[in-house]
Amino acid sequence: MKKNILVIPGDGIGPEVTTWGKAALQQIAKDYGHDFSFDEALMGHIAIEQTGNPLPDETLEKGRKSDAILFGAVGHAMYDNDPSLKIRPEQGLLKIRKELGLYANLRPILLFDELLQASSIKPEILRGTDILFFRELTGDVYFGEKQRSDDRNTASDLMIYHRYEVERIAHKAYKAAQQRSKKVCSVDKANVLESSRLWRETIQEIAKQYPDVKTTHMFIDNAAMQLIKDPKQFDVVLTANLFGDILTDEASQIAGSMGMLASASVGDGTGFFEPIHGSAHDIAGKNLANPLASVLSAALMLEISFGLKEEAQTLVKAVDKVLKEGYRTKDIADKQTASDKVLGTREMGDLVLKYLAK
Ligand code: GGG
Repeated sequence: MKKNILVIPGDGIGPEVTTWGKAALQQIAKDYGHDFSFDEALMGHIAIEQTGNPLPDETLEKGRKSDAILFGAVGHAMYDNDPSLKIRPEQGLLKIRKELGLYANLRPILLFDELLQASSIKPEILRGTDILFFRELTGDVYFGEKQRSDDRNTASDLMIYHRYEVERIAHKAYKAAQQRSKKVCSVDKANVLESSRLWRETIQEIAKQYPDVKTTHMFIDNAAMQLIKDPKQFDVVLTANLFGDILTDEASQIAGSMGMLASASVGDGTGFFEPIHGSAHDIAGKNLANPLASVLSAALMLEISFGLKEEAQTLVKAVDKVLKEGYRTKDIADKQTASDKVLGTREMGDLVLKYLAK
């Protein structure tokens, strides 16, 4: 199979981790006889530094022409420390999602048995958890109108949803649920928010088209609590942009670390694959980042964009094998387990490739 893949490493630990997502794809191409070619483009703080624009036109053009995009992360401490800065790295990420019509962000909470002990949640609560989050990605407060009063003392972000935006992601979530355990839990705040009432109303309508799927509705505050108390109750979770962002960071603690969760953003065109973690500038360049979420993002690309299920599984199995043998990056090391072999980013990436090579 011949595919053009655009790599957007971004900022902070982005370049370190995407190196290994890309290397995994190269190894798969070699082992299975595929022809994957790679191009690279700028986004985020690095793009602002070099071009003044967090999403240069060239990146967008390359993105549109590619068959899939492997992305790292965007962000930089200087913007967090100075909220008045007008041009920000995250604008690049939001714009590419909008421009490429990437409205559905799939975030599987893939649990590797070996990491159960490392979690701060009891293993018996976690064991058997398998959740697929659908986070809406191109609406909500992220894209609603933003305002600041002249005296700078009042600010607002409009939380806005259109029915079609809820419908299109709902169809994706229900179709996925039909292939899984036929359950969708829609998460909103319909007791308070009008946009959530539209959300719930729309889901109730769409649900009628999928009578084989059981639909439940949960308020976001309750969902946040239930996720830790009894994560096994969930299968497909469907929610809005902001709620999904927060809930999946919480869910990363079920999987052991933010460094373990991959995501796929899909919609109208080119698929976009990235770890859910951000740029983590505090550990950037220190060989401390966990490359496994990027490797697992590459696996999602193989399966979702290219339909290469066997190749995707080969990647997941290589990650599983590395973990089974006790290798860990710092974020997933169990402080109580002396047998953990703690590795840096490069060593972990190398090991995955070694276990991958036929
Ligand atoms: N790889 C994910 C990433 O870079 N996240 C940084 C970020 O600012 N994301 C905005 C969002 O998805 O809510």
